[in-house]
Amino acid sequence: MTDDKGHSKDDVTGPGAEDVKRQAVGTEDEKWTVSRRKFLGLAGAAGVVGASGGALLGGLATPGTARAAKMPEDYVAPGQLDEYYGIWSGGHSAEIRLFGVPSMREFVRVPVFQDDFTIGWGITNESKRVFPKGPRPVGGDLHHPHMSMTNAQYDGRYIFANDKANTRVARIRVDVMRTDKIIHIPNAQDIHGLRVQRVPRTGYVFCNSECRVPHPNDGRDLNNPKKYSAVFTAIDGDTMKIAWQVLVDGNLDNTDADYSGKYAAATCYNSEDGVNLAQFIRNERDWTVIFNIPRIEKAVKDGHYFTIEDPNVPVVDGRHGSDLTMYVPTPKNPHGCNATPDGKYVIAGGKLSPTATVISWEKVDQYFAGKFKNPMDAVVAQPELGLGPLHTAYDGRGNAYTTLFIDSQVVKWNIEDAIRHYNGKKVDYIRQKLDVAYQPGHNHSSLGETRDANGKWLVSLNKFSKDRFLPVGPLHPDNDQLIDISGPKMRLVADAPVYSEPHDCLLIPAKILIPKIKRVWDRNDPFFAETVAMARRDGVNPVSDNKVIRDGRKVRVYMTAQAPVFGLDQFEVNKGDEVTVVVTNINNIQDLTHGWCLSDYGVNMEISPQETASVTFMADKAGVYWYYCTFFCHALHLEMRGRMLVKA
Ligand code: RUQ
Ligand code: CUA
Ligand code: CA
Repeated sequence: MTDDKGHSKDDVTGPGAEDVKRQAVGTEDEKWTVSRRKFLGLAGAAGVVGASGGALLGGLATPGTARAAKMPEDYVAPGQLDEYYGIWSGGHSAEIRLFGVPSMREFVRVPVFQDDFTIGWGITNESKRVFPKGPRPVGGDLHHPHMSMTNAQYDGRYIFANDKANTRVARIRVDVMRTDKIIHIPNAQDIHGLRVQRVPRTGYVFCNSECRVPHPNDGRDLNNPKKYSAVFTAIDGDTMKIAWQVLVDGNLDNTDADYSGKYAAATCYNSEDGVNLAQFIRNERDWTVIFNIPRIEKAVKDGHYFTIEDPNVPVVDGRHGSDLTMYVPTPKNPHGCNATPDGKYVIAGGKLSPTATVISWEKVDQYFAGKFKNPMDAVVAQPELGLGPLHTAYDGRGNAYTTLFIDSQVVKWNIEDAIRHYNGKKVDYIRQKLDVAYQPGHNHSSLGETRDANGKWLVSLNKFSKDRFLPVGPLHPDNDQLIDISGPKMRLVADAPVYSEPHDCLLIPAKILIPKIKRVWDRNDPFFAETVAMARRDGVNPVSDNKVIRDGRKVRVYMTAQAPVFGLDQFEVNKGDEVTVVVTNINNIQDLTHGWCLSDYGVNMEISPQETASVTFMADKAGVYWYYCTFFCHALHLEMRGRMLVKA
């Protein structure tokens, strides 16, 4: 029997224990090699057939035949693993999704801002503790998931994401793929752009408020847009506390950090300080704001700040005239904001202008050092790309890939050639335009936002799919297209329908994340530590005891779950009691998840191996209520149930 204190992988016992030990500590994983699973190209396909037996391919393909050579590049044979993880945004489903790339198969969804009945997100006490205190909105609008970095490389600790709908930012633990902290951002409305500090590490999580509001937004200034403003926020990614905010002119759309740790940038489409469409598009140029991080930190340290809604959140003034910021004129209603992996530039997509604006960090340095006065001089290129340039991805070989929303294309262009052209040289910087289907928003390349950008895959996240799939009713799926960018020409490889509306994704080599991801919970995991501490106060060992503790009108019910039985097959409470049910899955074989669903009480929760989960509800209906297991765990899974008896 394991105990809830010192459980480690080494004392895992019981059926499948050897498997758990091996998988959980990841020793096998280190031996896992991508090369073994090479399925791309002739040699790769032959390797798969050789390793898994020709029967897999129905005898049609034999090593070295032409048919094997024609295997689609997104094909990952049954039992084989993808070479990349895709971390997808779920948009208004408010979750993140894990994909495999190149297969574009969806593996799991990780609830973030929304309630989710599968795992009991928003239902269990453990998940409720993740949210800010107070009333909880039903869902959210998650646009931008980004992984923590160390020295501009993914470090596999956390994924951070914004909620545009409810002005929140979440942190997701990568090891268990579970959201562990959600905060609300004060002095802001509609957190949109979100990126992480790359160097030296994350560090800060930067996020933008898109919609300008009065400060304070308490009803005293409703229809006086002169009094509205937006803030740029830096969150400490380790503590999820807000480090500081910068008040800006205009609004803020997307953001990115540089590769030195000194600057962050954000696009603004509302330099007009407008409140309606006609006003938003009046100016030919808006701007990209550059934030000088060391200067902002110093201003905060020196006490040159004020506070608005939250007395613990320092706000510095970064409006025009401040030496903390720089406003680089950028045509027109710019949107995407993407730093190049060579650390030299940040590129803003022009959206209503056919151009992208290339800003040099070196010039930004010179501006802040007082070497020139006109922020426009930090622009080193403004290539004409096509209609509706939004976001830009990189291949690490000097090329940029910008989505053209209106043209429904991805344009590949060379950054240094665009700079030469800007300097008057007659060079063509456009390398290729590839049609995509249709209306792309973001795109993302493999490792493209890190210093290891490897120019292998590009995903174009297209908002429209029109005729690409079977009709499914008026709401069409998005179409996320996989493009091979490894050669001189981009090649479309696959269409992937996705439920509305992913905004962005990350492509991360599997070998980076596999060693970080647990297969079984650790009994000491902080996610349910508070619940375990409550059990201890009740004198209960949750991995072995099945007990009902009555504490006035509060009842705490502790039970184990081990296929195919719950430790209690019945418990009794009185109508009007507040009941807390704590279930601990004492199975320790990976994949052996149980669920605990209470009929007619709106309760379900997932309890994965070695996890403790709990739920609290009012027993407000007298009678017999069955609880049952909701994950098919055993041949007798249906029989894994019991009764709550509620006395009138
Ligand atoms: S934004 S389609 Cu919400 Cu990332 Cu550009
Ligand atoms: Cu336990 Cu199904
Ligand atoms: Ca504008």
